[in-house]
Amino acid sequence: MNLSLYVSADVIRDRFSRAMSAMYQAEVPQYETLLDLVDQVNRDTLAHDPALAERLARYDEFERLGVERHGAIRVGSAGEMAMLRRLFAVMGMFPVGYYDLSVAGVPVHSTAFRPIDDASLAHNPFRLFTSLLRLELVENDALRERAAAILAERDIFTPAARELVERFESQGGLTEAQADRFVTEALETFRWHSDATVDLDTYEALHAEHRLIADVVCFRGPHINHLTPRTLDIDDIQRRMPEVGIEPKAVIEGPPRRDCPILLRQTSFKALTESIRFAGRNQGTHTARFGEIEQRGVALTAEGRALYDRLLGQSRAKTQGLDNESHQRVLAEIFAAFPDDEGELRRQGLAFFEYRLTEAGRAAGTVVETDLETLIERDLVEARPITYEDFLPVSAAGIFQSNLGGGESQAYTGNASREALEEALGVAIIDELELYAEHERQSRENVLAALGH
Ligand code: OOG
Ligand code: NI
Repeated sequence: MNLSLYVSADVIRDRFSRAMSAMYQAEVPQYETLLDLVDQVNRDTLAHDPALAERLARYDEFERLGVERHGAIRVGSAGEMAMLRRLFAVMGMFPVGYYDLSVAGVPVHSTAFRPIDDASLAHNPFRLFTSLLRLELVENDALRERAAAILAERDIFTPAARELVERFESQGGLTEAQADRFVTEALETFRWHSDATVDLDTYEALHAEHRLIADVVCFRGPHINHLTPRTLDIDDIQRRMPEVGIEPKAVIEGPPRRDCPILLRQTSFKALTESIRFAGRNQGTHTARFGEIEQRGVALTAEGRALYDRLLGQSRAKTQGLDNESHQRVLAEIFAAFPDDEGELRRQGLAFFEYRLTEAGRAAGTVVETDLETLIERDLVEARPITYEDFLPVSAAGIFQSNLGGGESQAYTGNASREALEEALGVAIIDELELYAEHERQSRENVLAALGH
């Protein structure tokens, strides 16, 4: 088999993510404004912090910064989820992580389709947070059955997209022409439709049960509901959004600002209210699409994550109702208990690191010492924080809520079912902690092997 006949999954994902961004910029002009702001803030940050610029370049993160984004969609049935899984596989994106949003009163559970190996992440880390509606959590029988019947009628994929996925699976790749066609056809699934498939009464009945149910059920497809560029200074973005006419959500989600950023910080702007034509020619509106910004830090181990969750839990009662400035101040006080030094994070086993030989290490040949901390002290080995590539359920809940309106509802809580989502996908969900741990372990082995062990 001549592999070079086929376009690599990384290249297809890169083309797709650019096409998606272009489509969303055309559909939602505020997103374009946001991208300009992020670009400006990233350039200002790098200009003021040459050490950060140098570090990004050294860590191969420079290239990906400009193309980096995630998006989100919500689908209605197991069949749609299974087909999406196959479609994303063409682009080297696999389901990683299980997120139960029922705890936030949203009747969905989710995974993120994303690249998993280092080279692919460095090429373009595009990820899609994908939620599956859980109609089984809706208690009203008539409404649940109505929604299921409507969903059963639609096909969110074009015939050509289906055919190209099958072609990919049978021949093991796509040729240049097929890959181009694939990007165009796959994009159709994520397009906005200003006409609903149902009448206004049906929309309102579903909306009254939960806004998200109406969003998933009433349209021809799972329109992309936001795209999220990566910034190097989210506090600056939050401050500057009003200057470009964008109103940010009240507070930045996630951990506070730190010297060693951890996990993920996110903020967004409110969803737009858009005009919709319903079946029977009634006019109405629907609110779904928004913009979001994220700043990423180091991935935490299970211990680090437990500490994060505990501190976040402690902060909850104390930050309730605060504006962003006070919220961040209180968070920072509480997170003083979370070591903010790379060496400490490593020695206490709170975060994941990738080990590499330094120049001195490469020149050293065989070295007797096997203790990594000693090797780091002797400047033979360096440890780089591994970037967190995933999502945070509490933050996601905050993003959902700020865009769905209304506060928390307990109606659907306590219903995590990873098995049900895996069954819908038709494959096991990859455990994100295992990916980071494996990455760290592999780098440790490589370093020790290079030093003669
Ligand atoms: C997804 C919200 C979650 C994030 O970045 O945490 C999310 C949605 O609203 O569909 O995108
Ligand atoms: Ni998001």
